[in-house]
Amino acid sequence: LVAAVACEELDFPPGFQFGAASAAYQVEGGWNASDKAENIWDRFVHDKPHFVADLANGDVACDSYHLWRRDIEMAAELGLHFYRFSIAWSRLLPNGFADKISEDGLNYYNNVIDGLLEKGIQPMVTLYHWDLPQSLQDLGGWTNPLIVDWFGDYARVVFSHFADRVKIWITINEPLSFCDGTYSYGTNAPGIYDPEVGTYLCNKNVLLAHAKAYRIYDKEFREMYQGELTLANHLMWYEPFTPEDEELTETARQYMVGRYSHAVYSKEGGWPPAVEQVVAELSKAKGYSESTLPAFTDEEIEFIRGTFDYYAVNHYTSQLTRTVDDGSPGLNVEYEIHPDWKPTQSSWFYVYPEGIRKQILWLRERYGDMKFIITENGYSSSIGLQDTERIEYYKEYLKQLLLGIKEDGLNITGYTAWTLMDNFEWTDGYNSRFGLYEVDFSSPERTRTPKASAEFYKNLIRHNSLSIYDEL
Ligand code: PNW
Repeated sequence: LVAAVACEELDFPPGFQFGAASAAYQVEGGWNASDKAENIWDRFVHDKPHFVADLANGDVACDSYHLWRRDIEMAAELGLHFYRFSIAWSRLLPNGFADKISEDGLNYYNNVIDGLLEKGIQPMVTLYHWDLPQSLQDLGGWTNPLIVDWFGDYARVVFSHFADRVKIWITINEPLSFCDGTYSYGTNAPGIYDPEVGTYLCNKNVLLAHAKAYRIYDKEFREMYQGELTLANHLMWYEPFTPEDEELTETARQYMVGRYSHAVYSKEGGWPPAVEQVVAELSKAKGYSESTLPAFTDEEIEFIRGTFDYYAVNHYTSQLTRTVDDGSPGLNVEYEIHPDWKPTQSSWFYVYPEGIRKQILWLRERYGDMKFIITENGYSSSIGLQDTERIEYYKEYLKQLLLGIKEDGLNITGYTAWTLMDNFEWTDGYNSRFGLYEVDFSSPERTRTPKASAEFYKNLIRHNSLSIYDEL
């Protein structure tokens, strides 16, 4: 009896959905196939190859542009309930604008969607996973407020062609990664370093563009198709180094998470007050005439507020936050790693399973009870099929989610493993591998082979439970 109770505790709720994810530039290849136009990652890896480990690029990547049948077969082998992938804007709309729709682009995504559905796998589609058409970048990209309309037009094309079969959507993936990555650090395509102004222009336009797509869906498609939309945030959990660091840790959370959540999910909308204050202080100290965080009008606040049907959680890791009280303006914190947290193959990534549960509890406390879907979580290793550390990672993080569901009553309805197969890990090239399947990047066939973690994930899904692993 004791064993039976223990088992049940490790069961996921009935109907819990398991999936795996990928993103267009990381897997598709076919960078100039047919009429596909250049995007900012194509341009970045070709013009600034030294930004990427081993001068690698995604020209071919996993060649999913040609090997999509095999991808679907793998999704079916795992027994996935859904597969998350993204649409390459420049493959569908070669001009970036809606004036010309690529036939081959349409065919490609129709094939993937129909192929998945034939196997009973739901497509979950991301509209934007960092691969802006270069033509739009040339016009200022995410810093040009007109992108709100360009993105809206693109979204409408996507919805009109695919929303009859796709019911779950992510508008934009991880603004933190690409706005801050591009403008605050200069390491993400297109690599424009402009931390004081560029980052915040990108932030504001991303939030408005997301809302635009959501409003278009609401007005023109929702009644017919009944889908669900939101944006996906990258959520690094911040834990105070000592209790005295709690106050600034909360400001750090607002800066890293609230900056992309408050406008959409909070009751008041707009920027988090703590972020407004930090950026205003900094701007003043630097001699700007006003805050470089562009203000929202009341209309804009209303336009963005509430544009979600669930919260999409991309979570991998955590950091400790320590106050550096040097009296300078801005957010005076240092980020550190707890000595007990194990490193991974990615420099930014240490293992702290409790972080995922704490992060979601924080979100519920700030923004209210809502449905959460884990849209990315996974482990970074080097090459190898016996990936026991990845299995360990999945077990530990999934156990924390179960605790969140059972003890805290969190409404978590789905989980997405990042990633289906090893792929182009942005500036880490092919060195950091997150896949359930290994990909042989030296063979023209890009042969895919299941790792031990694929077997683990398959059994987990089949039993809807972690109880099959007695060592837990
Ligand atoms: C996410 N960090 O990126 C992306 O959505 C994926 O495309 C990517 O492959 C995956 O996670 C693994 O990296 C991240 O520095 C990029 O904390 C950077 C960070 C986290 C996630």
